[in-house]
Amino acid sequence: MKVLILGADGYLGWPSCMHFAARGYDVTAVDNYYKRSVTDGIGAQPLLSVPLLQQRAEEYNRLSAYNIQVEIGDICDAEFLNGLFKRLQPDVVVHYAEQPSAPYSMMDQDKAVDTLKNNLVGTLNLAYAVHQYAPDCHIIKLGTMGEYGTPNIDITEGWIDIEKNGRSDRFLFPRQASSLYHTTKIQDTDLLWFYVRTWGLRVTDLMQGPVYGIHSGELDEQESLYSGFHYDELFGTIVNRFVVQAVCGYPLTVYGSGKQVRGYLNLKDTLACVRLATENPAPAGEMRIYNQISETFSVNQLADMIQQAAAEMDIPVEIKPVANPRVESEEHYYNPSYSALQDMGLEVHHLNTEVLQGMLGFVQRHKDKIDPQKILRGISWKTSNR
Ligand code: USQ
Repeated sequence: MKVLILGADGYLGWPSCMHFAARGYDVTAVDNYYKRSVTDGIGAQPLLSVPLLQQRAEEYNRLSAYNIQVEIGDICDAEFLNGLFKRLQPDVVVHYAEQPSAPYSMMDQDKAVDTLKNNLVGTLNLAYAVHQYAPDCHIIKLGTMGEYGTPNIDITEGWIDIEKNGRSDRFLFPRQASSLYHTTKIQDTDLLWFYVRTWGLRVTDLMQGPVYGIHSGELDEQESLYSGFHYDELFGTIVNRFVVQAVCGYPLTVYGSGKQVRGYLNLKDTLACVRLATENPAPAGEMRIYNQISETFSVNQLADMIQQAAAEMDIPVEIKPVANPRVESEEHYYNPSYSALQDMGLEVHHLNTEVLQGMLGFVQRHKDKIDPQKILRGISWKTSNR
């Protein structure tokens, strides 16, 4: 099977390329280095410097028995994307090529426009490229659990049946995000749903929670093949951030009451979920939606787990709540369903002391590279301006 990975230079994109290649897929990795230019521009580089995608692919092809092809280009450029689909005729496309940071999208108006354009034009071009040049291609788009927000009812996997005045119908589960980034994810879901109905595209939307981890399970002994590990306020997700904060003695920045609950998953689970979605393609004219999380935690639970895991390694960790820079519910009901991917065969990697200590040990070896200035810059949802 030919698989195109869009956003292949990113935290999830690159290990996905290795994961698919190692399982016999014909992988083409696509990226335009958008995230590198954004993170370089705002001083949010990852803990270890990451070789370019071409260099990583060359290294991987040399060390493994497999082959990853690389194409550098922007999916917001329709000519580039159409050309790729015409030439490669992929069976599956995995779409990670979006601006993924909620705080970045809330920094100012220019960043909001950048996020909106990048995420929606890229997704629109993808729908067109598939429709015109590879109509049977299965689109797997990374969505986010944040699309649902924190409603006061149980969250289903994507759809909800509503009955009104004796009649019933099925709709997308109500969405209400709490950042501009998350709102663009609602909009790209809606875009694809429109083209599923109109053109009969086949789409799977994976509603993912915050991902953590360093190891992907592919050539884990090669640090040069690791994903970019961000720990800054903009591009670092909470578990990765807290592990770095623990190692460098920066008190864990619990936002507000710390009672916010989210669904989390290990990087390895992301790769398995995306592959399971590939192996169980949506039929033409159908949009499947799965909630891609492995377990739920509050921010306080995460902070406590990291503090305890670190204590066993003689790393003292302070937990210090800070005023929440975001506008989000801090005390809320949260009960999402997430059984579909497990029913397909996902074997969950739980977040536990061993996993956290593995991460702490890795970061400790690179402690000299941590820049504490990156940890809290004070990007506020309320003071976004131009
Ligand atoms: N948080 C803290 N302290 C911190 C950082 C975060 O308390 O220092 C809290 C946030 O307020 C939030 C929770 O931790 O309640 C998760 O925040 P996060 O920064 O780990 O994740 P988020 O901004 O929601 O976004 C990340 C990814 C995004 C993905 C999303 C899945 O960056 O691409 O879509 O996780 S979800 O959160 O389920 O929408």
